[in-house]
Amino acid sequence: MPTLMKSHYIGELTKKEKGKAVTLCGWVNSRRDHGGLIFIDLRDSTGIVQVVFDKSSKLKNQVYKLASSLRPEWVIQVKGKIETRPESMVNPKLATGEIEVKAEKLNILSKSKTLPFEIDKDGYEVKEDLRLKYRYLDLRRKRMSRNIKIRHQVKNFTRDFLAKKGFIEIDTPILSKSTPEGARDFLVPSRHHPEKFYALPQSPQQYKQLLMVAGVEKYFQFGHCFRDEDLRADRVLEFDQWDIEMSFVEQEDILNLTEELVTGIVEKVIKKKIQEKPFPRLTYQEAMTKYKTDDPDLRKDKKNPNILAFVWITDFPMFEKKEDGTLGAAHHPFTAPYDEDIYLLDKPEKLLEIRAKQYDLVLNSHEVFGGSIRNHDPKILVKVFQALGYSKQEVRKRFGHLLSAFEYGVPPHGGIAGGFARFLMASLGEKNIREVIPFPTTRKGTTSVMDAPSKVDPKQLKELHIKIDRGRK
Ligand code: AMO
Repeated sequence: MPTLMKSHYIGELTKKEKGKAVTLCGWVNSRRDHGGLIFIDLRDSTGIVQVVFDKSSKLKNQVYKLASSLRPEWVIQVKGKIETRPESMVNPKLATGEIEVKAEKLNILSKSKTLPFEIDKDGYEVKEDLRLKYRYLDLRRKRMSRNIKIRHQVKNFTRDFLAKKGFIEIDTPILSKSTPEGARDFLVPSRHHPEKFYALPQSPQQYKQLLMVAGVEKYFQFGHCFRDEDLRADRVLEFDQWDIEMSFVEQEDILNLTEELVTGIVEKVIKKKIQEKPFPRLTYQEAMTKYKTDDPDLRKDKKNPNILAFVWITDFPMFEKKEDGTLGAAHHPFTAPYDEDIYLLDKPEKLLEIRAKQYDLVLNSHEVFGGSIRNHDPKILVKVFQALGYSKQEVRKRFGHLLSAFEYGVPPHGGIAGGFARFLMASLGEKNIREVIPFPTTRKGTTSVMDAPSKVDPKQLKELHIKIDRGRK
């Protein structure tokens, strides 16, 4: 679709436009001066095309002079005619390689300083901190702009797929109360309620369960999650999840739905092959015995980047020992224990033997999805919280809202969430999760481009009733 400044996007140009007058806008990707002939590779969000300024043609001298002043990354508007290139000059590497634009007019829209790094390579050779400081330039490189487009295509595919199956997309709040997913919370102080804090959601877990009580039955969203945890190559502080929840389901329903969605994304959008379909399954015990990990890498040939090996891991233990020796939920406390293991909740020494209706999807050694059938019985839920060391009062204070909701006709329900960026990283063969996030936090947890966290005005702190303790260690 044209705009008032451009008649075509470069990606729309083909031999069919031969002889047509076009107005294009974009960035100077490169300039070659052959004395009397200046070649500009013009780039926009859809592609690259060659533009020729020919001194010997009717081109005004002043336009030619302006063209010789052009430098990489300047933003220009060019008017000209589409011509087909002679056979010997066709560039098979370019989608528009059979044509070129014979320039007639040139308008410089803005100039550019020399970039802090080259953007015509894949970028792995540049220091990550520098790339993130100038992320808006880093995103101009082909690999990164492709990664961003694939994100969009995967989201579109998901929306279409789930909407056709009757799911509705619902946003849940970001200013919220702590939901235990095993990480530390990010807290937001309240100006209106001194000494009180919101927590940013570690996941939309409790809201999606409340939506089941609300009668939604099939929910999804791209949930925004915040977890203050130690960073790794496949972990960030802020990330998106495919978040799904359904009522009146059993484990098999969720696994089948997820498998169909993931297969569609891999085969239709990412265009790679899946090593084994249906996805193989292992119980947690089998995975630990055979591979000594619950994230096994089942690829037969680890060198082949176009084959993806998925595996479901099921039957996790309900509880696990944390580093400090206390008991934690292996997934989260809302997970249902196996019916035949529920009686063990009353036997403190047997808690680690309880199996949970929990499942993870692993891709080439990365846990990409995780979910469970939920415990919708308030009495058993309280027992789980107590096993985790919460007193009765704490349970009421922290989770009273959910327990109350479950007293008003709660359907049996279950769901799953997938790490959007982690999945893209693993399926595109990127080594670092930041390669598929437009503006990720850095390895040190600071934001790209805008230097956060940063100090704030003392006036803001006062409004929030906060005093900084400078005596900290
Ligand atoms: P879980 O905590 O397993 O489950 O998270 C689901 C998926 O999210 C991804 N993920 C992350 N990605 C990037 N950076 C992180 N720090 C990070 N942490 C997790 C992983 C993981 O598989 N509420 C439950 C889901 C449910 O039970 O429905 C949950 O959030 O790919």
